[in-house]
Amino acid sequence: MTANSRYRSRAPRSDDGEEKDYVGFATLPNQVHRKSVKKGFDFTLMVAGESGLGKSTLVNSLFLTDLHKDRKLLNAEERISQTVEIMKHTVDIEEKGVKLKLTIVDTPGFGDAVNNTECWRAVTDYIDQQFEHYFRDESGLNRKNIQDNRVHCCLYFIPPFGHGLRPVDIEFMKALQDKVNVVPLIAKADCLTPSEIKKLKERLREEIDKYGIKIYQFPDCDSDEDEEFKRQDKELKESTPFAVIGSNTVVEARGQRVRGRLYPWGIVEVENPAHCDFVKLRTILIRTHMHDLKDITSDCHYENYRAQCIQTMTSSPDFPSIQLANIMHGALFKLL
Ligand SMILES: Nc1nc2c(ncn2[C@@H]2O[C@H](COP(=O)(O)OP(=O)(O)OP(=O)(O)O)[C@@H](O)[C@H]2O)c(=O)[nH]1
Ligand SMILES: [Mg+2]
Repeated sequence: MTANSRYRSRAPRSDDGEEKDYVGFATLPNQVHRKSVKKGFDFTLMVAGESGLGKSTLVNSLFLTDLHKDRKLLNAEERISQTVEIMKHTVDIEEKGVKLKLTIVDTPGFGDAVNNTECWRAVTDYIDQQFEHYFRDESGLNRKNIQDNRVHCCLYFIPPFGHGLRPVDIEFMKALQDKVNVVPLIAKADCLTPSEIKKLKERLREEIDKYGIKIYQFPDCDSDEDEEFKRQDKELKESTPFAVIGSNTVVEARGQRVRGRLYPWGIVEVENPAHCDFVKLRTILIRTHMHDLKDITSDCHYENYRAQCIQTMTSSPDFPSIQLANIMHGALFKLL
């Protein structure tokens, strides 16, 4: 039996029993799919920005879980507690057999201190620490079960009250831009009318351009995608920076129980696209761009960190050659 006939004999047969001229590599995507589903996915999302803009509330609303539920909550005041240190919460979500380990990194907002100079330091240090852990694990002996805690996306909250970016917003986003995918958001969008939101979005887009802030860029849509997909993609891009509303309470609207905010004059629904861009944000984070956010983290932000580390280490005169060997081995492993 020739090698060719051996492979063909394993190929599926058509209904009439006739063997097809078929090698079988068309099943590769299915194999990758099965392996990925078995392994599960992980994603780390961080929130940052001024204190009181609704960061903790929004991440709670995003994943329909009360991330603080394990804490003993006594009264309403305590429920809306301020974040005072970087807090990491991990939730395992399963949907149709696909497992997602979601990590939320909630950071304390700036603004309370008299001096907000370098208020981003704790956040950038945290991101670097995760890169450092990954780098160490990757250069170590047990590379098979590396836990990836690198931050894949940072939602940066911009206040709705001002006329655009404040110097602190510019500096904060610039401090983050080479370490993580920054997605700017207009916080508490229920404070603004639709035309105010439109104006603020235009202004923010202009300023982001003007100050050279590198925010997460949605990849271009392939030309062979269908028209509906292209339309949705265009709409998504034109809606940035997303204007969001968060709420931890469920209210009754149009006979249904929905996440929303109840005001004396009406109800603001978090998941109503006419009220805010919450659903759009959730769509890009989970349905459409999670993989791209992870790829950029790994191929761009982490690679920059890694290159810098290796350069610093190798330029030191007493750098032991065994460590270099480890790093080279790590590089080879990455290529494979
Ligand atoms: N109007 C309005 N209020 C909101 C919104 N989201 C949250 N809030 C309220 O704003 C207050 C602060 O919310 P938090 O989620 O604790 O804000 P934070 O950004 O996490 O604040 P720090 O932990 O101090 O950084 C709470 O009273 C929330 O109920 C929103 O979208 N609109
Ligand atoms: Mg908070």
